[in-house]
Amino acid sequence: MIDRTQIVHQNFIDRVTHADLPHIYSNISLEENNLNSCNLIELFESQVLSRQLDRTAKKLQAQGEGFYTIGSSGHENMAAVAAAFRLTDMAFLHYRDAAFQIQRSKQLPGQTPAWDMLLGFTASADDPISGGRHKVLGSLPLFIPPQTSTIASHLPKSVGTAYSIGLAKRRNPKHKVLPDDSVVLCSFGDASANHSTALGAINTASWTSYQNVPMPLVFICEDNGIGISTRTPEGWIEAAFSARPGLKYFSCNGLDVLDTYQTAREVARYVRKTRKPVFLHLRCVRLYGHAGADTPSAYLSRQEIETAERKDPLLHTAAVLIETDILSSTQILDIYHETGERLSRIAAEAIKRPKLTTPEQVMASLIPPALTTNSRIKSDPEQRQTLFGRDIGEMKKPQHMARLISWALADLMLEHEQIILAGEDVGPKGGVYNVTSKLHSRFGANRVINTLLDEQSILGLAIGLAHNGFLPIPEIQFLAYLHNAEDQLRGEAATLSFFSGGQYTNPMIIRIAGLGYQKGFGGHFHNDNSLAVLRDIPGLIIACPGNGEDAVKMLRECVRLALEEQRVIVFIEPIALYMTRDLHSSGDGLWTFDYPVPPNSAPISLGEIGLYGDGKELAIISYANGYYLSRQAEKILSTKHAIQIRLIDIRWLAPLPEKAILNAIQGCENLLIVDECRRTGSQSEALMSLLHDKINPGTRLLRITAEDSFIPLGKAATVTLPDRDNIVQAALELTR
Ligand SMILES: Cc1ncc(C[n+]2csc(CCOP(=O)(O)OP(=O)(O)O)c2C)c(N)n1
Repeated sequence: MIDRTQIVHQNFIDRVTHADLPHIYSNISLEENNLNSCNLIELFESQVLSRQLDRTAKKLQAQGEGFYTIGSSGHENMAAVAAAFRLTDMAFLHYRDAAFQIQRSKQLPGQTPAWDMLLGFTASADDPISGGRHKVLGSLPLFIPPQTSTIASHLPKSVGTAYSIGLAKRRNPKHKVLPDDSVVLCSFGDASANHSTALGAINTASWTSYQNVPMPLVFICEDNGIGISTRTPEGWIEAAFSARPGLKYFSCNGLDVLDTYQTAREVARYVRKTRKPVFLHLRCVRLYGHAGADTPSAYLSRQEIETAERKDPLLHTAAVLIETDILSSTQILDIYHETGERLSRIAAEAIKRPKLTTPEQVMASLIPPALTTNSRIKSDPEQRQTLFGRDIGEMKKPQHMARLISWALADLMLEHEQIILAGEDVGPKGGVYNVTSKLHSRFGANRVINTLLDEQSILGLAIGLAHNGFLPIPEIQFLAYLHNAEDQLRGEAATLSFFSGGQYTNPMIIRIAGLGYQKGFGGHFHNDNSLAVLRDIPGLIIACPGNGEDAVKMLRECVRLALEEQRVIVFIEPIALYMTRDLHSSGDGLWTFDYPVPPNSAPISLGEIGLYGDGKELAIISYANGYYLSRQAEKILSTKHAIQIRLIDIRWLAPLPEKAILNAIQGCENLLIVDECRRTGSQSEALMSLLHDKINPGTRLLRITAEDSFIPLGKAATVTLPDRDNIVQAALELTR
């Protein structure tokens, strides 16, 4: 097999040696570009280091010491983009942007990019960004958060981060991380630009800017004309992105260091001044294959491969250096060779550095480090009185869950200025179920953000806000609509701490209205009863209250967990219980609760379960609607059948409060799990296996769950779900 890395390497040497250099595209002088010879040499050195890192990575892979090679060759002019921006302009980078990171590292003394990146290539536990968990670009001091391999998934959070800068400027909170005049950079490939995630994010940036809301964001499309083997149609990127409302289009020849630098400077000036988003189209080439074992000759003609190789941007920079008499061809080759040799020496050391060897080491950053912050704050009673007004009187009467959550949100927002609510219709309308009612008028549009209709953008906004020190509480209107944005939670928010060794975190509480049993308004999409996609996300906390009082106390604990322990939390609100007032009979009011007024009421801690009764004959383990129905069943079982029951509301679905559950069932002869979610993938599976392993022989165990079905409309809406009567029936079967 022909080694194109070697060919590109040899071409560079031969063409510099024989002065066979490309025509210089840009006719701007260095002075016009505000560059001096040192700057240009520095850029060239960054480019060479990036190129030689690709070569070293290949060698390491051949030795079995390097992993996951995806190169930057052909994209080295991202160094010129880095040079045009500030250190504190947070950058969400394409995986080919080693040159950007190397160049940016020159803005901060004491950086060692070659050593750092080689530790990443060799998956060493010493890798300063991911600690050996992935080959990612990224650095805390360089304001480069690491990105996942999922293409385009970083665009929504770049939009969120850019939005957060304007928000922080308007509110000037103590916690802000990014300077008011900073901007955000977000780069990606031309194939990635077609991804619905990218298009959604670009649309959100345009939509925001169209309304003159600050969006200081530079999308950089590194157009090398191909995505793995699929070509981007000629002219497509310009045709698709040059005329979007609110988004200014710039383009540059990404082979040419001067043109790239000049355009990037123009972009920087524009975006910093206008606070409007830009689409920078940087045309470049991809040298070698896509990554690793990809062989471009399988899908490109030899002529196409050689044409790309002839456009090598390093040759262009060499041409500028020689033509401007800054360096001779010998000096250029010296830099090139010396860099390669230096990297070989560094790589030889890097491979000796420790690797991750135990599950504990790998998992150490799944959960972010706890902070020393004490998040308990007492709000000013007078301010609270003014904020709540007449509601203070209402607080003396028991209320349903929707109202209690709404008050809890208001109290939490009063206590913690960093909390921002965001979601579809959460503003003046107060959400579909009035849970955010009055919050917009009480706290204003800067704290209760009515977003556009795009769940990926909502979660991206949350991640971006968290990058700038806010505590976002985004809302997903219905559980079924989480799924088209799932990756923003599963692949992005939940993995950030893991892939950054706990250095970058994005604490948040995602409120999701969900589960079944709604009367009157229904169908599957408003009664989604599966939490399976959340249950297996490492490190994620899932809270699911079964009544309004618990909801308030658990929400407060979630805010503490986010502020003090930087956790990502999903808070599932059972829609059918939002307005429920009665338990056994109409008008009994037994499912309304007093508002636990802060600061005197204690929160419900993570892992603390709810217990009702202390019977020994039967324990029912449930949550949410299942718990509510079990309470109804309990009355029938105890009064009509004299069965002594205890009821357990597990409240926290992940991590499962195993110890507390096992303690609570001690001494019980029969166990019944009531799970309103679909049998497959439901919580009951985890409970069954826990109990199967841990209970005494002889203890009888049964579960009832929803059928593996979607939920239909009308009267049939509950026929696939557990109900009071089949709980009673199952309990009788178990105990008789
Ligand atoms: C969502 C998603 N789908 C598929 C992939 C697999 N994949 C990785 S890179 C890539 C092509 C990206 O091409 P482009 O955006 O043009 O960037 P380039 O690699 O050319 O720089 C694909 C399909 C992925 N990483 N993420």
